[in-house]
Amino acid sequence: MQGARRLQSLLPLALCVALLLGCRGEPQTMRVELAVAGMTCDTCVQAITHEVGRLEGVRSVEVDLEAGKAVVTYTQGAIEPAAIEQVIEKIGYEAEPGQAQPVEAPIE
Ligand SMILES: [Cu+2]
Repeated sequence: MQGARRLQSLLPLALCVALLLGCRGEPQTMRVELAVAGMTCDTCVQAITHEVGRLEGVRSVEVDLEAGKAVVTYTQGAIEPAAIEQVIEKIGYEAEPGQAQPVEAPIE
């Protein structure tokens, strides 16, 4: 049962690491609203939703054609609003990110 004893001696170390990670906190979900210009129809909405939605770190995308905006939630540290803006501009629209805000309850 040497294997089990070794595992037991590693347990305090594992706990320390877990606590350390806990101190740094869960990755925060952020919400940013981008003003988007140039959208004319549902295809535009779908294109932006698709392109932004497949970015690593993006959790949700809601594009509002009439309001000319996109609301994006993302994992802090995994992506920046500037990268979201770039992708929207790459496919032919103007985008201007507002202030990012932390989302209180994580969206699962
Ligand atoms: Cu369109």
